[in-house]
Amino acid sequence: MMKTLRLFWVLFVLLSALVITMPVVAQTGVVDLTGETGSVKEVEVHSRGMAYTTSEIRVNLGDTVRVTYVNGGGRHDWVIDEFEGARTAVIAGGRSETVEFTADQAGTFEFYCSVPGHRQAGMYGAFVVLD
Ligand SMILES: [Cu+2]
Repeated sequence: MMKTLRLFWVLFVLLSALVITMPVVAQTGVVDLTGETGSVKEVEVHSRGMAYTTSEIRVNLGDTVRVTYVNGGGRHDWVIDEFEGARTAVIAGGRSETVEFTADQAGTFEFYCSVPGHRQAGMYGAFVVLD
């Protein structure tokens, strides 16, 4: 009995260490993709409560942008009005959806949640396209 408990304890400690050392998947704060050379600029945007953990995304004019929105809880979406295809469905917590679009105009735009009241509550961020 004690041996089994000790084994569980050792496994627990090992698994905890593994989780702690795993790389952070969510890209938080300002995500600057302008220096990346790949043909598709990828970003994973998470939300926690009524806020996205990414505050700003920067890309270059003409970039193909692939955004995966990971919903941390509640019913939300991820939308930019000015770009064709930059809109996920409203998804439930724990779900994710990927959209791809072309950043075909320069400027500063806003990504936001289109569920009524959420944008006003702070669920938005900046999408910057540099020329
Ligand atoms: Cu929302």
